Amino acid sequence: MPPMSDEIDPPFNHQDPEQETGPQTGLLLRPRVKNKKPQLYKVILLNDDYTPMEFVVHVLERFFHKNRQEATDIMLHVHRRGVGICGIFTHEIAETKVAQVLDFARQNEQPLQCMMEEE
Ligand code: TYC
Repeated sequence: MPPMSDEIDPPFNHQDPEQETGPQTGLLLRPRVKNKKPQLYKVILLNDDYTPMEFVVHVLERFFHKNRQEATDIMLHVHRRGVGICGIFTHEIAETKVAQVLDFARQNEQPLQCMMEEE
């Protein structure tokens, strides 16, 4: 038996009429199932000397759904160490989060920087 791999089709299930025919079109086509793991991206906040701590905590609550304690811990980590991870997402979601943070920072005239990085 070859080891299970993302590249190999899952076992064909003859008992599942959806798998036998796909949507009920009458065509006997074996479906090609998409099962590759997506590349993930860390969304990272960068420290600066000007953005208020409370603003960073608010960003983490608003865009990364952190509670007050989690948001405070991440903010303090970034403040002390220079960078910190807000979350890990697929490419499209990470891109959206970065854009949301940068837009919100600009709208509020804060220099807060945010970027994404391959996991
Ligand atoms: N260093 C900032 C201050 O002392 C706080 C801060 C934390 C700024 C995290 C940005 O990503 C950041 N007000």
